[in-house]
Amino acid sequence: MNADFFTYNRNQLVGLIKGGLIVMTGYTSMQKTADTAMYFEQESNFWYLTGIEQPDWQLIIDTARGKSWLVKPDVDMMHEIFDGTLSAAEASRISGIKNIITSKERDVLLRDQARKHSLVYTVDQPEYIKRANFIPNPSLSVNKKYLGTIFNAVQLCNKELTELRAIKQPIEIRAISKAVKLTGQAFESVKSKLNEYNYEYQIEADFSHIFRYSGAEGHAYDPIVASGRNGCTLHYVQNNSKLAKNKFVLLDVGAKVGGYSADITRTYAIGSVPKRYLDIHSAVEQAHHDIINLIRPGLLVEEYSRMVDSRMKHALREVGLLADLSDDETYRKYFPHAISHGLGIDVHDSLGSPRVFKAGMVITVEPGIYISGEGIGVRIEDDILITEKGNKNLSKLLSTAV
Ligand SMILES: [Mn+2]
Repeated sequence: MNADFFTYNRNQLVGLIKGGLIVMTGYTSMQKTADTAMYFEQESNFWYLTGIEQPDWQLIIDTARGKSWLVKPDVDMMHEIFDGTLSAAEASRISGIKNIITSKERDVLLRDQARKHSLVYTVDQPEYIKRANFIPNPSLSVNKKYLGTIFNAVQLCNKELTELRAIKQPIEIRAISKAVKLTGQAFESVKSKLNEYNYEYQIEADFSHIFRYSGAEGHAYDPIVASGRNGCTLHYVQNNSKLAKNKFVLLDVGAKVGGYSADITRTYAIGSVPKRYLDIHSAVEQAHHDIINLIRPGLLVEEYSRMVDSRMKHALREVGLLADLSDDETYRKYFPHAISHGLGIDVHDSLGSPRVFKAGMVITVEPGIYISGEGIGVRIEDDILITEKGNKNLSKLLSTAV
């Protein structure tokens, strides 16, 4: 991604917000343990508008004048020696923003702007993140509070950013396709030597090696390598168990390339598995195929969900797990997660609860059947671009076979 891309994105946002000032911040660095920091990942909206990958930078856009500033964080000499620093020239080159100012200059600029604009736009954590059971990066709310001390009103532009990010530009589709291609190659490599592995972590290590050796940023999310019953734990990431013979291993892995994520799942057999296993796998595989065929622009999301429920209930009935198609409780027990989510900078990229599918959206399709009592967990997941005519399965080249 280059400065033209980030500049284009800022202009698009300015086009959606009619007048006023936008002030956004990157994430701040978080503690891992003692005096070491977590591996830093930038706030996705901030990255989308600037390309800056260092903590504590800020962005100011005067939408009326079409002028932007980047605020360089105050870094003391010790931090500069230990962590390095991003120079103003480099930040300009990455973002396409010429004006780089200090935080002191920012305070003066914003007080001056507050005389012209009573309203300022920023972003905050979306509501569903606030409800989740973890502590979000504090920088967005700190910034929002700070803006509240200067401006009469602080308004959010999360919705506008989500709307922009939901429709992928050709350059973004190329980045996602690269991530998908590399992930597919890694799956093929792992599958070709499946019988040589003894532990889940050995498979994880091969994925990590292939991603980093190829120059990818790494994993887009913590990889899931789940043998046997572990496949029924949806977010199993320990990857420490011995690989059980004559059972399934479920692999949910995606590379991050050029800032964009892949998200692919396959379920493979280690040794030879009983017919029951193959029947479950085949039920998921056929549902997966049929559900992808539903996806086209203009399809109501509500209609999609209704058709998915019906298709998945029939899959469960085929393998004797659901006698009554109206029994939602049993249905949800064996298929407890969503069928699709957006994919992009974030592995769960927000689509902003759209009413209909639109060309340019990239979503996953990931049906699964999880039978804890039998130690069988099967999921198959592909990455689908919605096109003008229908859809394109970006991960189609990777076989879904066991
Ligand atoms: Mn997924």
